[in-house]
Amino acid sequence: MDKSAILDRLRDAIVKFDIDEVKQSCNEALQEGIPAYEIVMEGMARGMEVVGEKYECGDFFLSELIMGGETMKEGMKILEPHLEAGDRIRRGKVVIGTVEGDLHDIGKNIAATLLKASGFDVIDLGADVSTGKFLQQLQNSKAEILGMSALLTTTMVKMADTVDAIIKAGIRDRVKVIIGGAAVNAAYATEIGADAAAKDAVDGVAICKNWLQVPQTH
Ligand code: B1M
Repeated sequence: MDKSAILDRLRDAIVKFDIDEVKQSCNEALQEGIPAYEIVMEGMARGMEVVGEKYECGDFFLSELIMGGETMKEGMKILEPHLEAGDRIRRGKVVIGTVEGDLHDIGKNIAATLLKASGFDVIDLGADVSTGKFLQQLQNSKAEILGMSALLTTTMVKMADTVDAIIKAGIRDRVKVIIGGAAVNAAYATEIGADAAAKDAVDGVAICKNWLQVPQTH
């Protein structure tokens, strides 16, 4: 079976909440040599997009959103070890979390996994993280990067609160801020004074790598 057919099958399996099919397609895609991050982005994440669209137009309800999330998590269990087998250069520390009031953690988890795989020390605070908790971790850990995720238009404003808090705490000049999640974009990053918005997890890792470049060793 060719690459796009496997990834399409995986997308459809997410939309059908067919966990067995998701596991089988993930394993098959790995056997075919498709990189794990591509299986996530081009297979499962596309399935979640369809689930979201169906919810929006009333074909799916909250229970289906939950089932979509759970189905994707089963696939991630298979793919995560392959995502984590990245390079071993130590690049720096990232504090990451989903903002207060927001429970969506699938995309944030993918970003955290890819960052780890790229050599970052990742302090993952989970979901529903308050501004105070972000600030405390940044102060304690001396992390160079803060990554915040928001999927809801009602919670993205918390990102602005957190940027303001790190300015007030006097640590803004040593912390780069990157935001991600379906609710945000580059214009919003500019508006709230963040340094960048990631289009997806791969883009996010590229931006962070660019900020904390390490000399190449041969
Ligand atoms: Co919710 N939900 N949800 N949901 N949900 C959305 C976001 C929604 C767009 C669906 C829709 O209406 N079409 C909509 C938001 C509308 C809006 O605000 N404009 C919505 C809603 C309304 C809600 C509830 C309010 C529903 C309700 O209760 N009535 C509720 C809110 C709960 C809460 O958070 N307080 C709710 C609940 C849920 C579930 C719990 C059922 C479940 C989440 C399960 C979980 O995460 N553990 C869920 C799901 C699954 C979705 C959809 C279907 C899928 C989200 C997802 O996982 N996508 C979503 C529709 C959609 O987005 N298409 C939807 C896949 C994931 C890989 O993508 O998260 O964008 P994403 O992450 C990407 C990038 O954005 C980026 O990298 C990732 C990988 O490429 N990225 C980063 C993300 N964070 C980053 C951080 C970085 C870097 C990159 O830092 C370095």
